[in-house]
Amino acid sequence: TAAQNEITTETLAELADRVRETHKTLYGKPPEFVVAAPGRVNLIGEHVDYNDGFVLPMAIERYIVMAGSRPDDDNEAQSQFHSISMDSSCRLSSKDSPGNDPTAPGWACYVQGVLAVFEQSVRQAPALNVSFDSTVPLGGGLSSSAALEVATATLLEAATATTLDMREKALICQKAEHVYAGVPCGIMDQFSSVFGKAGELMLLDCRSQEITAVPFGSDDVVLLITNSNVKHELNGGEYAERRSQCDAALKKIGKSTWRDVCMDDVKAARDQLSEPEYKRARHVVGEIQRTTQAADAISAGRWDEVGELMYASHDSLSGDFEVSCPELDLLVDLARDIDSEGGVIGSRMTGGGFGGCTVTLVKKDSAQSLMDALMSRYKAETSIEPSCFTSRPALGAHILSAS
Ligand code: GAF
Repeated sequence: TAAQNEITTETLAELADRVRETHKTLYGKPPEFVVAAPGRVNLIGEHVDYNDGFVLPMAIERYIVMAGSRPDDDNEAQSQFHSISMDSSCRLSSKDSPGNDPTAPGWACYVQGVLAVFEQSVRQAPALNVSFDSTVPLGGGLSSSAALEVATATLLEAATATTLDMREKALICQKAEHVYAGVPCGIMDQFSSVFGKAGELMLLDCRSQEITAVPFGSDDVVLLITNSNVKHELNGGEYAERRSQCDAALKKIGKSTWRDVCMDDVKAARDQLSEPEYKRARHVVGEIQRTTQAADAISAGRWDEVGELMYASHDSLSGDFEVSCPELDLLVDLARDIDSEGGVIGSRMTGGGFGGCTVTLVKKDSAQSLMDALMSRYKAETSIEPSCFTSRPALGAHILSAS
């Protein structure tokens, strides 16, 4: 289950071994291709990837591993996908229309979308028997869907002996999510899962799609991910609504990109903007600025400043962008409160919002005591069991050995 996933200590190597073994049992022969794609956490720069902004994510040490083999029957036209932890299967072909089969498992649209977009824009893929499993918490705002898309694209690369341009690969996955899952997401999640590098945050300019590495390997600072265990779902309409409010605000402000908008422009346009549009605009302009500032501050080791920017980002997402929820606010408030006792650098919600996770930076020596305090106080106030883990920046999608 998702809850078991969150507290797992299973490493990528162990997960891959388990998937290889299960594949053999399921399909009667060992896999020919095995690939991995990670989830991500975003340190700062939220809801600005679809607004030409900057984001500062990293891939996390939580992966989806996918294994594939060709069916014995050469005439088989459909691929079979099986989720090990959810014990659900689906037969798919790139010819299926989006959302065609209402009985298909919830994850099928991501896989099928990538299959279809890959075949439209790259080449025909052979029919495959596929099994997969994951240590990325599901629906936790850590990009379990992007990890599934990127794993599928990587498996198709392996099975067709193709090496895609990394940008093209991320964009294929983003398109699959737009068309087949109906979520008009930005590029952050797919770029993080494709481009992740050990020891580095990536400052991604979502306008030019350029990445600047921001080393984050300090032994003194630990990144903590706390799952509120309140479910996060992006296709509920709120995400698309935020996107169109931003587009409408930009138009009324009279600029073609948010990168040319400053806070004075937002204030000057206040009378033309509805109250929600005004608040969304204030968030976007402030958040783009905070993100580049945070990247500079991390590079210079100015941790107090990084912490202030994280709290300001959270307050803006909660008050102006209205994508937080009481449980995420509580986790950040608890971190802020514990902060006074020392050790906590900063904390904020991460990802799309409406549930999911917070990201907290903490001095290494205080990490364990913070985790304990955060978890017990959250549980006491909400009766929900949270889960907490640390991650270093991890390597993006890659092909593993088949045996
Ligand atoms: C989700 C989306 F998929 C991303 O593109 C991004 O907009 C994020 O929400 C918010 O920053 O993860």
